[in-house]
Amino acid sequence: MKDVLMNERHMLSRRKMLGGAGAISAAVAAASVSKVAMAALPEPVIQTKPDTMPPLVPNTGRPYNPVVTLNGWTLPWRMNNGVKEFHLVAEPVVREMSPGFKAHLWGYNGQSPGPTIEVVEGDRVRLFVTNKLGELTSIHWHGQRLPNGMDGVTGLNQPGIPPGKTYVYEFVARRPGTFMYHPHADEMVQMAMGMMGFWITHPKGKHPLIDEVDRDFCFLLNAYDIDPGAATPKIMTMLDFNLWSWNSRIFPGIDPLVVRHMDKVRIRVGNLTMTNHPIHLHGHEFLITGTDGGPTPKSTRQYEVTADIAVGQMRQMDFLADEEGDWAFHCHKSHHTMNAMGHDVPTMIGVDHRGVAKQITKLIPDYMVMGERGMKDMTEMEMPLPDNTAAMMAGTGPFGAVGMGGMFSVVKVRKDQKRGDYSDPGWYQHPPGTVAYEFTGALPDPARFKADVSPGPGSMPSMAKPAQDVEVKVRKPAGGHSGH
Ligand SMILES: [Cu+2]
Repeated sequence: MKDVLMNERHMLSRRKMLGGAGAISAAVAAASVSKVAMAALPEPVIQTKPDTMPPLVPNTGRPYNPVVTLNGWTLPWRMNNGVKEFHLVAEPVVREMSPGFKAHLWGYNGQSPGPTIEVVEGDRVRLFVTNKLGELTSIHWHGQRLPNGMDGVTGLNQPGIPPGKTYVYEFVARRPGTFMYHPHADEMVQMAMGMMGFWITHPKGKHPLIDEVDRDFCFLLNAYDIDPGAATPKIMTMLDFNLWSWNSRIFPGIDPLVVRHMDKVRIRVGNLTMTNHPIHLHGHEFLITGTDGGPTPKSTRQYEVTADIAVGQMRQMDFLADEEGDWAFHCHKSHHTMNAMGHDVPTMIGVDHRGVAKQITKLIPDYMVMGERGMKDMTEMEMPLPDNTAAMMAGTGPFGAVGMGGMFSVVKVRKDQKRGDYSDPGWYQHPPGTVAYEFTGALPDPARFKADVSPGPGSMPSMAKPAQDVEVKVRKPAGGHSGH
């Protein structure tokens, strides 16, 4: 392709030099020829904004109910003789992870994660993958049934796609379900840099195990280690990440999941981090109706409020949004609802350091200490963060600082939300008398159990009691809290 264009340009410039009216018509002819040649490859669509885009209603092919990708978008396709053609471009991107905090990542078509691919069971799909990175890449279509040579493992199923080259993958989307795509070439680096995307194969027609829903959301769990003030992830980090994200966004940068009261809602989540994430929904119970293995048999379904999503797994949660309100939806690992600098600080609960900490942290941000009454103080503390650093815990709700970061968002259930309207309705207006309130009466003295002089309970009596009772006083050493 490049050679053809080069030759044309060369010919055009030669004709220009020769001059004459004939040169112009020849140039027009050459241009239209090159357009026909270009038509072999669908125009790549690039997204520059990290906003949640409205669902992409299909205008060709079998109809389906499209998904909404949280802080993401669906890639448009071109129909070519009954084949759905997509063009993915692997490239360096700048991703705004939260307002004012931009990360230099790798992704597809302008964003990390890449765009969601949506097709219908039985569709023949052709994917052009252009490599604009400086090293080999490939794409593995996680969870798909496909010919072995389309599975995307570099060296095993195909040669890596060299920089500047475009490879074509083609297969039939045989199985409906929730899938993802990611490189299988230098994957430790490429996934740590943000290369991944969602894939949804909708069922053709009614499916006995796949209910139709009113709202269908999807996002990937990912994690980065970006030093305060820096913009590029440290790709050698194995467990100690400081940014826990949904679709490369961190709270308060993650959009709410807006639904209409009594909507049937589906949320699809895939995990491409290095650890598991128990994803927890408040106020409702859900059923796991699908995994990357497809729809789950009905006999295996049980109501849950937390779904633990292991590395490389996908889960599809269905629930009826029958409780109005602003319901928290988050990872239940408390360190994962924190942003950079939330880790590796000494525990100072019970130590009075008023005044001192503020002075030290002005000079050395790393010396930030946990407040003596807990860490919530820090959401209101004067913190001299380096430029381009996400606040550790942020977000202001109707009742004050939320004190969260990372993998946290809100499911907003509203009676007056219109069908198909995903715009943020603002904060929930609580009916009078339905908000926790302060008790203002007299406080009685606490009733304690009678002092007991015998040793505490245990499975066996100890051989010898310590000469003196000791209260344990330890401070967790700084440096490393791997294994979460
Ligand atoms: Cu988590």
